[in-house]
Amino acid sequence: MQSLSSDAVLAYIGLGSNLQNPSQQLHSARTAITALAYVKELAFSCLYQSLPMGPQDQPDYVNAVMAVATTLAPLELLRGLQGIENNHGRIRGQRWGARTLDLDILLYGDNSIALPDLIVPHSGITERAFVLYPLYEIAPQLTIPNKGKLIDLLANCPLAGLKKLDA
Ligand code: ROI
Repeated sequence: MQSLSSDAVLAYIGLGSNLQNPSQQLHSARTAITALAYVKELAFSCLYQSLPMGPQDQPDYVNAVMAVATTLAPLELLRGLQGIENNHGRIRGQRWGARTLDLDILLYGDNSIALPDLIVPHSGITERAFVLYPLYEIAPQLTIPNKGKLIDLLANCPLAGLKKLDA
């Protein structure tokens, strides 16, 4: 991984989609995230197919995790990601319903953030194989603030049908 500039933070972003060619949505989101000012891509996991968590009457998801170096503040990064979701036709409907694109700030350095719009580390992170496995692929040594070592979290998180897709 490249070194960070001195004031940049290493952040991890979770990407998910289960509508309108999910793999393509993730590729396009990656390009858009990389094009954000003050955001530099450091790593991008493989794509993973996963069964829906939550309501089962929706298509399977494609998920991935991206590491970025950023000098944006957490809420600035969040607004940038929400703009990209909106540009990908994200409609905020049913909670835990199908979506064209979901971008979550999983980690922002080793900060714990609890704001009305943003909880970091992401609240569901420890139960979500579709987050933990791609994260492990790009950051096997990671410790998640207040939750422990990623490798220990993985050991307690069943695969739940997660499959790595061919590149
Ligand atoms: N399920 C999977 N497998 N992947 C997701 O990205 C995802 N995102 C969600 C909910 C609806 C909780 N289920 C998911 O927001």
